[in-house]
Amino acid sequence: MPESAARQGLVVALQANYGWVELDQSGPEGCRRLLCTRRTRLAKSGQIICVGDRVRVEGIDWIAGRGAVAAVEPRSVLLARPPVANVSLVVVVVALAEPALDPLQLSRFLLTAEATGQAVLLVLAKADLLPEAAVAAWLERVAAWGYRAVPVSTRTGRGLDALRERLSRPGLAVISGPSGVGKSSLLNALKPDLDLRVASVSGRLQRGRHTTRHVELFALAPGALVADSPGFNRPELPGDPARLARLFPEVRRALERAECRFSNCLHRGEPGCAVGCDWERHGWYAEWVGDLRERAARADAPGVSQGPGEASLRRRGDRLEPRLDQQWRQPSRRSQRQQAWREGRDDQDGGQP
Ligand SMILES: Nc1nc2c(ncn2[C@@H]2O[C@H](COP(=O)(O)OP(=O)(O)OP(=O)(O)O)[C@@H](O)[C@H]2O)c(=O)[nH]1
Ligand SMILES: [Mg+2]
Ligand SMILES: [Zn+2]
Repeated sequence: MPESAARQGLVVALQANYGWVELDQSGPEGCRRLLCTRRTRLAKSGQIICVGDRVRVEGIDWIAGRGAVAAVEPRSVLLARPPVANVSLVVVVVALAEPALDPLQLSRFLLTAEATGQAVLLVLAKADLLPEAAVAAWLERVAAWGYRAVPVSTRTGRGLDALRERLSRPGLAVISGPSGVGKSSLLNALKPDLDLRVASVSGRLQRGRHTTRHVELFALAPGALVADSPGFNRPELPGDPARLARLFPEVRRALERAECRFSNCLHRGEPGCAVGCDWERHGWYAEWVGDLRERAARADAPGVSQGPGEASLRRRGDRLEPRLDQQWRQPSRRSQRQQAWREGRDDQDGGQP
């Protein structure tokens, strides 16, 4: 097998035991994308690989377009779910209708996004399904939470230019939200040649059908990557009660203006609290912070901060890694060939690169 030196690249998709890595520089014959396993050494160390990770690929077979991930560069940021590394923008997408917008669910998505410490953009999709007054009421409501949301519709084209402009800036954006809200439809509208699979919502509650199955990165403009992701319905709350408050823009805004009397104030009506209780989401915040404190008190190691999204992350040494259903392993050559063949077919069927 003709092999060559190691190359650096970016993990753009993961499927069960394999990942697609886009190399920084093309190899012979312009080969840019490699189907990669991961080195046994890496697998044994328990190192998880996420879409968005920068990796070193070794053992490249340019003819077969294969390689093996040998090392993962330290990641700057990690979104817990969907697991995506090195994100610079989290785009939370919810539908204004079909499925109906649930403000509690939306808040959970926003908290997960805020826990990355990166920019958060809220998109209200399917704006064509509600009367304008109802759309305006939602915009006003989330504005009070601290979000200038973008109403969009793939049917009327509303908001698409604004969204395209924002997503064409350099960086890595991830689209996250419940199933069936129109995440993949939005990306198709922004870039029709993506041709991502979409499916209608179903049932009385007009729920999504979990059409998108894997996280995958696409380039909307040079240097501007965006990840589509599988929808899910109930994001876990970030785990640390002491850090929960600052994931609410309302709290951050209040604390910019004044300080609470006690530095460990939990903003639940304590004397001298600068945040106060006079904001719409305060009731949810107070309930969640109570839940998290109870959970922390029950935990084996009290005081050990578990960081954001504890249920979907696990701690390895001093780093957090997402729990994934399936991890990469190094299969036999025969099953590798079979799998590669299947992957190739899946790609054609799914119409995705
Ligand atoms: N009325 C209306 N329907 C839309 C709009 N955008 C998407 N849809 C419909 O919503 C349904 C779900 O769209 P998808 O793009 O598959 O949703 P998704 O968020 O990617 O769902 P998952 O992949 O399951 O997470 C499809 O039937 C789309 O045609 C919109 O702007 N208006
Ligand atoms: Mg989808
Ligand atoms: Zn306070």
